[in-house]
Amino acid sequence: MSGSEPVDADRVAMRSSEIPSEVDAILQSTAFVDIHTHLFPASFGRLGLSGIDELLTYHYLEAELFRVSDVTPEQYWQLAPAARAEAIWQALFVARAPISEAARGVVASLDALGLDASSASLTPIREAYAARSVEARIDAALRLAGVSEVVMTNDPLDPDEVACWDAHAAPDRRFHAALRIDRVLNDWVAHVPALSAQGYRVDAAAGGTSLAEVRRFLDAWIARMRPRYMAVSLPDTFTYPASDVRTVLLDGAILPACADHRLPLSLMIGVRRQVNPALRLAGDASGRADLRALEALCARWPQNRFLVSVLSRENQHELCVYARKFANLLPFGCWWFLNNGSLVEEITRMRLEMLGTSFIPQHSDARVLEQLIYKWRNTRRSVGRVLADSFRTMADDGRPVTRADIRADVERLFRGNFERFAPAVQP
Ligand code: FIX
Ligand code: ZN
Repeated sequence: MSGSEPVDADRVAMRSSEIPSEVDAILQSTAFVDIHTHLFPASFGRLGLSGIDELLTYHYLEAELFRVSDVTPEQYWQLAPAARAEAIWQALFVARAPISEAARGVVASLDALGLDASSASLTPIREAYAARSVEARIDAALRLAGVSEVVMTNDPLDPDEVACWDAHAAPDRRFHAALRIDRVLNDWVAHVPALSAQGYRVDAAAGGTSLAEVRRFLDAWIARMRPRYMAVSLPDTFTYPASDVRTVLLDGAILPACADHRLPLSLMIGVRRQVNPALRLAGDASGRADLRALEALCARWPQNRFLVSVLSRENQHELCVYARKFANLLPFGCWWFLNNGSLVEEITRMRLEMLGTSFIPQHSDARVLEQLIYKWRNTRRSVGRVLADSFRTMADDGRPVTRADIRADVERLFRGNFERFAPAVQP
């Protein structure tokens, strides 16, 4: 090189001491895709949750309330939503420091929105929220979270959701669909009437025309929703193949439909549903699953793609091992009870060591719009530490790190891997 060409700063080897701040800067300046949420655009009306009362009555915080308050679940459910929020605010934010992950998250979101998280009263916070339109809240939350697009959870057997699709709710290009099939796969018999009511000739044994009709049901909703993937949450007891209707439906309808439509199937495995029903949505727990089911699926359906998150900490290492065996398996997220800084760092480090950047580090699972802000602030903090340390170790071992390296890996982890594995279906 004659020395006259300009030096590309992005491709200059960095000093080890520069790496952490550069990783943070690139994480902050890169817009992420949030591949699993329970959020909705403004056109879906009351399905979209937002505001301080919804933030406080999040099932994560309800579980924490019952540990420190004399209020029993039975008494709590009798309260009006605003009173429930007040009880949680007083117990977890006023009477004690909001130090847990979920409580601190509310503080972080309020702080980012310029609201006083130290207020003893919820009134000023409620008034500030009331002044903002849903559209303005969505714009602010996505901007402050550094997220450009989210994937929803769309249940074609939820009457409220079906009503939005029937009303041709205006699409928002920032909100992608995911076709959620839990009711079909996990509670078939109970949902035969709902499928029949939509005009599908199915029966409790999934015999006769049932598989063809489930396929017609899937095709119809894929055409309507244009989902990025199909998804199901599965119990820790999930086995495959098994002599059960779930295997019949997977083999006879779900997996062929995913293959034909080139849609990944997202499997979220390890939920122990309703171990304490009195807590309602907060009553679920986690359990270690037998991931040989995943091994069988990836091996039997090599043309299908599986987007997988497992709920048990004890399943994380074997998920990485299976991902090394099957290129059609893409691990994602530190789901639910794993979405805590200590575990996000542990799991992300494990994945970087075993998979390089061929995984998706996180999703928010946000149910309330403003949760995006704290969940992604926490992810950037945790993943930033691990990513910087991994790059420094690589540099110490002899491979210099450039800004271009960091930028390419962050983009791959938080956008590119998903966009290649689950490309948007063109209309
Ligand atoms: O199945 C799911 O999508 C889970 O994420 C939810 O059921 C769960 O309640 C949740 O929101 C966890 O973060
Ligand atoms: Zn979820």
